[in-house]
Amino acid sequence: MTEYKLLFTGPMGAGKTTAIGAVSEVKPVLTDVQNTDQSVAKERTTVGLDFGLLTLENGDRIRLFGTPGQVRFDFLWKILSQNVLGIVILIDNSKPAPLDDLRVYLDGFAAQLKHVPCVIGVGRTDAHPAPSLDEFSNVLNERGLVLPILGVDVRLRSDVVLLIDCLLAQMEASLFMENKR
Ligand SMILES: Nc1nc2c(ncn2[C@@H]2O[C@H](COP(=O)(O)OP(=O)(O)O)[C@@H](O)[C@H]2O)c(=O)[nH]1
Ligand SMILES: [Mg+2]
Repeated sequence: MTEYKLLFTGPMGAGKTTAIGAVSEVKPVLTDVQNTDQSVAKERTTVGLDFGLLTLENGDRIRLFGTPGQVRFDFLWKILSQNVLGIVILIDNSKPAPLDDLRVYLDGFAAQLKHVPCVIGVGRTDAHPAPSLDEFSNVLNERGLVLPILGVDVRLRSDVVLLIDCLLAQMEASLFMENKR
């Protein structure tokens, strides 16, 4: 049995807590408190971290961690990134500047992205089709990154599983490349 540690990150309200809750087989450990940030219409917010657990069909276990969204907690991002095998960046397309939001997390996790698989999940694309996934792709190009970008609704378990599958596929591909060397 292998254990993987995956990290969900992204701005406040993007759906990290929802995503982990959608797939976790244990009641997610949440550290949400009353939100006092007036700029975001959200009753509760995560100050510490979310934690969930998921067992795959082959018995492998995935430990899921969610980072606090606010940039003022970015010291926690480094701590949570230790030994992480994959990163999901969630973006809310209904926010004023979703492309800049992506830039914040690509820069915040730049060191990890050099060697850790990553996937971008963009939420609320149905009601907010702009910016397009191509525009997100251009942001990756600016940084010389090639990563999967998916339109997702993290309230749906199947969409969250798809994000995780993308990471597992990248991990398997990089192991395959290492074995060939
Ligand atoms: N309408 C709609 N709501 C969504 C979608 N994705 C997430 N949400 C909602 O957005 C909120 C996200 O909150 P939360 O998971 O606490 O975000 P966090 O701050 O990243 O942990 C929840 O109320 C979700 O139900 C979506 O695609 N469409
Ligand atoms: Mg949260």
